[in-house]
Amino acid sequence: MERRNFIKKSSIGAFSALLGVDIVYKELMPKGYLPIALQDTDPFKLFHKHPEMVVLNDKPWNMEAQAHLLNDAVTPNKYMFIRNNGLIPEHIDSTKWSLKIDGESVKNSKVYSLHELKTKFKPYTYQLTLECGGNGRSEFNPPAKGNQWTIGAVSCAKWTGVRLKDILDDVGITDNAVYIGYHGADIHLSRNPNKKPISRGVPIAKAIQEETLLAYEMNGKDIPLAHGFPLRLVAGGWPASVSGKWLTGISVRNKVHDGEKMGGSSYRVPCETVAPGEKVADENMCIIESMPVKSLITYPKTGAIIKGDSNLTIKGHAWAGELEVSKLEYSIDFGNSWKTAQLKKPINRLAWQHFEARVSFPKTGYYEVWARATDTAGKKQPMILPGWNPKGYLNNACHRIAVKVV
Ligand SMILES: Nc1nc2c(c(=O)[nH]1)N[C@H]1C(S)=C(S)[C@@H](COP(=O)(O)O)O[C@H]1N2
Ligand SMILES: [Mo]
Repeated sequence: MERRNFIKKSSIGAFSALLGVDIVYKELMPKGYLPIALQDTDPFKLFHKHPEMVVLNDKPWNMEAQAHLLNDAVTPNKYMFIRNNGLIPEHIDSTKWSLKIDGESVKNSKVYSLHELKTKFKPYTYQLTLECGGNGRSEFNPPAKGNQWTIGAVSCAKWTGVRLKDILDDVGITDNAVYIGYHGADIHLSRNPNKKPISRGVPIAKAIQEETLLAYEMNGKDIPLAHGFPLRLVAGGWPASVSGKWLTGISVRNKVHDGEKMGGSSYRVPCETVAPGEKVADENMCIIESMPVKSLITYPKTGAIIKGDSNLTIKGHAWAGELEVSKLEYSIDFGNSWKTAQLKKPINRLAWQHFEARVSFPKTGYYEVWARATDTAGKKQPMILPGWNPKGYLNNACHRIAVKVV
């Protein structure tokens, strides 16, 4: 009952936005009336909008893709995972939206309207890989609390906007700037206006990279509400938690940003490896920066049955945080031997890379196809779960699919 009341008061706007439709006569709904769709815990399933997406939590909304849904070179909106720490902001008026740049390390704080950002600065478009730091968390043991992401909390959409560096140049930052922190318009789960769901950031060096954008378009259109409409920070290759949605402000800091979810075990891992389950003191935890090398087989879907022909073309993507992927190998004999797949260059820095390979199976039977990427620094994906950490971040173990040749 408590939950229903909560839904009733809070999320009609957010709900219709997620659903992609307006509740037409919402103003005429009797006071306290609970629409049927809001009684359903999974409106995506109710209307079969994206029945293939997997909802991990509806308060806040968190949903992930499955590997085979991510086969497109550019991730379409409908297959993009959603990770919210709080509630989606309501009543957004993009014509009144503004962005404030402030902090200890700006000479004078400055406010830009969205219109100014769109018209006064040169736009840039990049395809950028965004992977949640907790992607793969479901495999950790002892288990880590939080959304039990499997492999689908990664996307590579096309983002358009202004470069953060151009805005920081325009504002003027001082020599003591070390970090930027973002502020978003989303609402804390408690609805306490003094609490923020999340406010993270990146060091200045990352903030002023060519590809770090204040984006107002995703895949050529306004950013969907769930992904940060009308303005979002996008810093590809780092845990997607640094890419602040519903962006209202950037603070240029003279120290490491100390916003919500910058400390403790949030988006931090033990600086040195620890035994599974070990307690780690705060001062021995380090902020996650570039994401590790990883890959995903997106074709075929695991469980494929191959008839007659014993050849199969596998497809997928590989990415490596700030680095490029230099090699993609696959194995059909449980990692005993590896063959090299064809791997494309990224369309731009920080975009994932496509791979393809023609696989031949020697005879009928059950097989697993494993994929393993290597980055330009020579680091390979581990075949099994890498270092345990309290929150279950950075699982870049090899992706595997099951195939039956009949
Ligand atoms: N304002 C705001 N920005 C946010 C979040 C959030 O809850 N609020 N979640 C972060 C996290 S943890 C991730 S993984 C990405 C998810 O982006 P997406 O939902 O567009 O896929 O957004 C990041 N930016
Ligand atoms: Mo995340």
